Amino acid sequence: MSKSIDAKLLLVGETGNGKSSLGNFILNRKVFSVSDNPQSETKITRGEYGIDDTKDIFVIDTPGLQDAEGTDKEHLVQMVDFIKNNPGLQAIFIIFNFHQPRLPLYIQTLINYYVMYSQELIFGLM
Ligand SMILES: Nc1nc2c(ncn2[C@@H]2O[C@H](COP(=O)(O)OP(=O)(O)OP(=O)(O)O)[C@@H](O)[C@H]2O)c(=O)[nH]1
Ligand SMILES: [Mg+2]
Repeated sequence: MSKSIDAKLLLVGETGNGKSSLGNFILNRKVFSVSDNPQSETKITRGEYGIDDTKDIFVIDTPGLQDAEGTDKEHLVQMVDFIKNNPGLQAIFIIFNFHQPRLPLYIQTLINYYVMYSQELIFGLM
């Protein structure tokens, strides 16, 4: 029998802004690797459930979309594939650096895409 999920959440944002930390906080367990290394710590998109009170929450952690290693395209393809295979998102968290006052252009583009494809993200990509 498939596992029932109350909340399926997607975390996106720039490298080092705290996506994995927030994922661990939401799930109340340390499942995603956290680092203050300037290079991208999270390499692939993957999802984890919590346990006990958070067992019905599925958090999808993603790599930073703008890292120094130039492998964004590969990360992006794997991220899109993962999301395609996990329809039914309840929320998308875009994690910002509080000290960075400007909204980066790629984040604006990302938001536009999410709005454009919101039906598919919620009900499944066609
Ligand atoms: N001050 C402060 N530091 C934070 C916060 N959230 C995360 N950090 C720190 O920021 C650093 C990066 O956190 P991560 O959770 O690994 O960031 P990430 O967005 O997953 O990074 P990548 O996986 O590399 O894309 C770590 O040293 C965290 O301890 C926060 O809310 N406040
Ligand atoms: Mg991370």
